[in-house]
Order: sequence, then C-alpha cells, then structure tokens
Amino acid sequence: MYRNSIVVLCAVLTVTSCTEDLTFPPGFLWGAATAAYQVEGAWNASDKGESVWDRFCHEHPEKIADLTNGDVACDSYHLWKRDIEMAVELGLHFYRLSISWPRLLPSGFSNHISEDGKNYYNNLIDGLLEKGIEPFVTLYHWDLPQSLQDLGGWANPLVADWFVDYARVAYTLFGDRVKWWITINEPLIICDVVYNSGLLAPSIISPEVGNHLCTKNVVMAHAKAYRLYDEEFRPKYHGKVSVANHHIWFDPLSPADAELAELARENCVGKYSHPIYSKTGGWPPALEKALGDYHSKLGYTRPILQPFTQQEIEYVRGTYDFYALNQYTSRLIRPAREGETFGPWPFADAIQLNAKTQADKSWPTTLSFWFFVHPEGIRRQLVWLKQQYGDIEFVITENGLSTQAGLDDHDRIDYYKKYLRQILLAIKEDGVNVTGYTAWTLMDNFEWMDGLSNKFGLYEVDFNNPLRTRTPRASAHFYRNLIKTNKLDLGFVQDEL
Ligand code: GBH
Repeated sequence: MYRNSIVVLCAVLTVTSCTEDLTFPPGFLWGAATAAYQVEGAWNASDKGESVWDRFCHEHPEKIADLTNGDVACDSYHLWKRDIEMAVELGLHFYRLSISWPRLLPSGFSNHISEDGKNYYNNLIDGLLEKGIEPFVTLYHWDLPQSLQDLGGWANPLVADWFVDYARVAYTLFGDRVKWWITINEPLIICDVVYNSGLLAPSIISPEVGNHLCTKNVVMAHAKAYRLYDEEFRPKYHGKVSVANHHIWFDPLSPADAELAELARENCVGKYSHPIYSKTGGWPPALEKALGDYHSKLGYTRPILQPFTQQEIEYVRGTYDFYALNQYTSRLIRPAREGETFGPWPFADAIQLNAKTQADKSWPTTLSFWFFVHPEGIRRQLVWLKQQYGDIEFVITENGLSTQAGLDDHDRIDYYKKYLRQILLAIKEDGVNVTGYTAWTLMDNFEWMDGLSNKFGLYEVDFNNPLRTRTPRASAHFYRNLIKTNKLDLGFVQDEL
C-alpha cells in the first residue's frame, strides 16, 4: 500500500523530487529488432526465391500507401556491416533479426539450401558475436515462399511440416551460435489480419474460414519447431525458443462489458497463447464456444476453428522457454448495437464477438491508423499474462512508435519513457518477471502497407540515397543512455544532434 502511494505520488510530482526506483533489474537485456523483408532488399539476389511480399508488392503496388516496396528497402543485404555498427553504437545486448525463408530455401522446401543465403546470415551472426552482441533470430516474419502460398500457405495443415523442415535447416546451420529463437512472429497478424482485411500479403480475404484454419496450423508449426529444437538441438546448444505474439490490450468501454473484454483478450492473445502456456492447454474454452456459436449461426455444420485432439493438446502445451510479447496499442470494447456494421478484427472491430472496438479519446494518435498511445495497456497486459500463465519469464520482443521523418523525435522518446515506466511498474509492483526489452525498430524500414513514409526507427534512413545512409535520431541517444545506465531517465533531453 505504502509503495503504491509513492508510485501515485510520483506520477503527479515533477521527476526530480520523485523517489520512484527507475532502475531495471541487474542483467536486464536490451535489444532492437528488424525483420528480413522490411530491411534486407536484394529481393531477387542470387538464387533467392520469391516471397508472398515480393509478389504482393509487385502485383499490387497500389496497396502500399506510398507505392513503395521492399525490393531494396534498407539494403541490409549489402549494408549489414553498418547495421552491426549501429547495434554497437547503441550498446545493444542483442539484435533481433529474422531469416528470410525463401532466401535460405529458394524452393521453400529443404531440398536445396542457398549458399549465398547461408553466407549472408553467417556473416551477420558472426559479425554480431564478434562485437559481443547476441543474435536473437526469428525464423518467420511474414515472408512465406510464394511456392508454398501457391499450395495453400498457412491454410494448409502441411505447412507445419514445411516449417519444421526449414527450422531444422536453420538450427543446423546457425544453432551453434544462436541461443535465442523465435519461431513465428505474430500469428495474430498472419491469420486474423491477413484473412480478415486482405491488407497484408498474401491478401486472401476469407474472414469466416481462412483465418481460423490458419490459427491451428500456425500453432502446430510453432509446436513442431519447438519440439524439434528441444529434442535434437537443445542438448548440445542450450538455447531458448518461443513464439512472439502480438498483443492489443482490451478494456471494457463500461464495467458491464468486462466479460466481453476478457473474451476479446482470449480472441487476440489467448487463441495463440492458451494452447502453449496454460496449464490445461487447448483453445481458451470460452473462446472456442463463442467461435463455435458464431459459425453455427452462419450455418456451418462443423467447427471452423479446428479442434485439437487430446494428443495434440499435450504435444503443444509447454512448448516455450519464455514468453515473447510485441505490444504497441490498446482498444476499448462494447457490444454492437442492432444494425451496426463491422470493420476487420483486430484493429477495427470484432464481428466474431458481435462487438465494436474504439480508442479512448484521451489516447494520442500516431502516424499509423491502427496505433493509439496507451502506456498503461502494456502493464495491464503483463499482469494479465502472469495471471493466466503463471510466473514465467517475459521478454518484450517489440515496442516502439511511428512518426514522420526527422531527427528530433522527442515524441518517440516520450513514448519509450512512458511505456518503459509501466514495464518497470509491472516488474516492481506486480512482480512480473520481465527480463528483456526490444525496441522496434533499429532503423526506419519498409512498414508493410504503410510503405517507407511511416517511420519507427531509432536511426533515420535516407531512402533517396543509394547508400541508404543511417543517422541516429535523438531517441537513439536516449536508448544508448538507457542501456548504459540500466536506468530510466525521465528527464532525458537530447539537445545536440
Ligand atoms: C509489428 O506488427 C510487426 O512485427 C513489425 O514487423 C511491424 O513493423 C511493427 O509491428 C509496426 O507495425 O493490421 O490492418 O492495421 C504490429 C502489427 C501489423 C499493425 C501490420 C499494422 C497493418 C495492417 N501491425 N498492420 S492492419
């Protein structure tokens, strides 16, 4: 109670007179992230295969806000030495990167490994390690080989086998040096956003069926890749494997909507986490029922969210070494009124739950239409996760702000201060075991449907310059200072740039 009062007091007092403990636990890990398609470029270098993002951007340039694509992006395929330099300048403990599946396996299958693809990732991994920076590697950050999409992609249950074959290649080639693995980045986006909105590659709109088929296949693919590591690679390499989920924190619009908000949390997070992290495994029971009802009302005669067998429940349960969360934003939720229409779940509404979502008027907007700033959301999310899945290790694998161009990004610094302060409260007041944090993103990059004009970077990238010059923003100085001191300086201001 006393400590809580101090915290409340600190919130209203100026920073200097505050006794709030703003240090992070000793050994706390600091990193920054990127993803292959967003930074690498070299989309057809050497024998690289085509990805769904290559195809989508080339066939539908109009679907990207500024008509750009990832053909060159930050050109990290050629400029990886500069990327490592930036990681060194910031003092990062780890750099979260992703491997492009079609760069490593041009056909999508493991029958042929690209020599150049292999060399690229070896160089990057070795270069980081030489500087004492841990490579934190995501196997899948949305760039599915187009060849596999042509065979049904994430809607085909065989994708789990294709994925585990790819994972085996990556563990075999890089597992001696990579100790942190993420199997899949944000199943929610891969399944729910893609099939509900068509806004992202491969842009297949199937909001009643495709998204739900994808859900189980993604969970199975993760579980297989985890089990493979656990059985064959962990004994010699001793690394850690998890999946990175996307989290939107849902609060009820009015207290009467509390149960609905809980169902929305299950639909957003529980759907991809309950099978893996809960004691019982399987789908969250209330959600499985709600989706079952939804589909029967639509006239389907069998469940569309594929049920697990008991054997599958046990196979999937426990397939984690830590909990990885990406979090940016929040929503309020309420039941839909008669006759209201719905935008796509999860950033607009929740037709599956007959519910409408909105942002609170007090939450600042950002350059991204889906993104409202709500720092308390990340603390509530962490507490909820601990309540649901127990006292496990949490690593924040993405968090950051989108802005316009410019080096003086005090709004980004402000965002980091506010979110990190809430994370500290989760650690110190709520006892959540958060052991690491990852800024999204190291440098401006191809922000999917928002193209190149929407900036998330600690470093600004000049996309008009063939050399793709990278320049630190004020926030890079803030982040470097944070890592150096392991302490949040709420008064930090960067004057000189
Ligand atoms: C993360 O996705 C990604 O992992 C990362 O690659 C991305 O650059 C970063 O965050 C910032 O967006 O969903 O209909 O609004 C976060 C989720 C996915 C939200 C793409 C916006 C655009 C289409 N983002 N999405 S929609």
